[in-house]
Amino acid sequence: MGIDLESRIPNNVDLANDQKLKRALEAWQPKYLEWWRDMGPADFKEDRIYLRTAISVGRGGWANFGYVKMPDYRWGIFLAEPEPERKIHFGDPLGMPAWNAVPGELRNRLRRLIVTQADTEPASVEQQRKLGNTAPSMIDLRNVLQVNVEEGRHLWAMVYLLFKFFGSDGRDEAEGLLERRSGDPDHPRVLQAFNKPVKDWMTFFCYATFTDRDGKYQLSALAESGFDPLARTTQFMLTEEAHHLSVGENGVGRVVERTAQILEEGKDPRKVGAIPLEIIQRYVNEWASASHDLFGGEDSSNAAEAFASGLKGRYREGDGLYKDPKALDQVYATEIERDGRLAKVEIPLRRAMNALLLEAYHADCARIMARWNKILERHHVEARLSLPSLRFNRHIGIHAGKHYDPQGNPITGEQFEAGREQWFVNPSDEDYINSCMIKVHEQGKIAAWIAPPAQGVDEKPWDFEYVLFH
Ligand code: BYC
Repeated sequence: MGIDLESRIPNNVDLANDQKLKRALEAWQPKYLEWWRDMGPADFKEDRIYLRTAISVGRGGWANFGYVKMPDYRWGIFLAEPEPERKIHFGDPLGMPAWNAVPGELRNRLRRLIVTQADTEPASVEQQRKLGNTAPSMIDLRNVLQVNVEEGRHLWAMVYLLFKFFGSDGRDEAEGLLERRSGDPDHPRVLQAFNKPVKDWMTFFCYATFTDRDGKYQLSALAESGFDPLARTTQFMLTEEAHHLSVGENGVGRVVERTAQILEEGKDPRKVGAIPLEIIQRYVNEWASASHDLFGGEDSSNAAEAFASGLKGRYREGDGLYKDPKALDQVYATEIERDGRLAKVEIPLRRAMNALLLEAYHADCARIMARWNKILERHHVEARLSLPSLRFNRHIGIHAGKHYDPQGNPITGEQFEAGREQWFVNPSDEDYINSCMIKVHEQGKIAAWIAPPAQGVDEKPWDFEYVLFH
């Protein structure tokens, strides 16, 4: 079905023929807009931004670029096209027709998954709301605002599911999504990384690399779901998510590029306002490890149930990557600190679904790290960046409460405390980074701490006029 662009809420879910749902969503819309006004990007409301908006869900045809004032952005509900006669392809209901209604016994678990996913979307907008004011260039300003409007749309994607399939509980949850606030001690966002401040662009680029990438993996696992509306909505979200990830990876890459150029010239990055590699490494350590926690415990009965019941699959489950679509009678082997050494542990495979997803994610992050290190190599810089071990600095899961160095070797609590200053962003790093965060909004100009992007957006050059200021 095509997208109904004339509707107050653009959609391809035939809202026009579901008056009850349409009314419910139209009643939520002003509350969403109020939230966006209060908690969305802190400025730029009157400026026209070169944004892409979805106008069709077909391959290649969904991204339409043009100047839009953010409050006029058309947040809508778009599901990927249905696959005829789709069958559930993992877990206990293997081979059954995919569900188009929520099986009663799975209702609470499914709602919780949807609410957890949904909660991260407005949280990220709240975290990033002030970044525009210190954007290092016009294209970066445009990119963060693009990410923000699309995270807003991802909230719509989840809220649609809540209203359509969860009756009054769904309505209450949808209200709650606009009431919690990132970092609020009394009404925090659900997952911890979404309560951490994202105040500067080094943080933002690491966040978009590591935390948004958790989004990619979680959405991919939900895109396998036996609950077809969830699978279809997350499939479409993934098309938008790819841009967010590239903003992160290219952003850090451009910081590395600039620093590498300076080092190649034999200069001290600090002397010219670039970012020393050891500071970049500390931001990586901080955001990679915080994002590892987002996968939940490695040994999890929740994850086992979500898999067993056909709600949440493994990464690319549908591509036939796994021998046994039921994941029975197998174990996941890993290592954990015991008495100061690493000891082997085995977790029944179904209970290790979070660990499997985290491993797939980690391999992806390792590929990105290799690309950043290639930049250093190209500039004849010997130092390398590294990805912290999955055991390092964990607060959730089997390694929580234990101590490891960034390479994952067991250490004592005292050694961990002694390493803190070297491994984590410290107050003097923050002061230095803040001193670099000076807004550069003029067309064709860029801050000293970052190289320009190799490419612009929509085949435009990087120094195109992406923002028409009011
Ligand atoms: N922080 O069985 P466990 C994105 C809780 S990001 C706080 O080990 P489970 C995006 C857990 O709730 C993707 N609490 O883990 C990125 C449970 O509580 P109860 C978001 C946590 O449940 C950037 C207990 O600990 N999507 O899209 O299997 C920008 C034991 O949990 C945390 C999803 O997460 C934590 N980190 O897995 C914008 C997908 N971790 O039951 C967007 C949906 C666990 O004891 N969510 N807990 O009260 C899920 O699939 C699962 O909820 C999780 C957790 C993977 C998050």
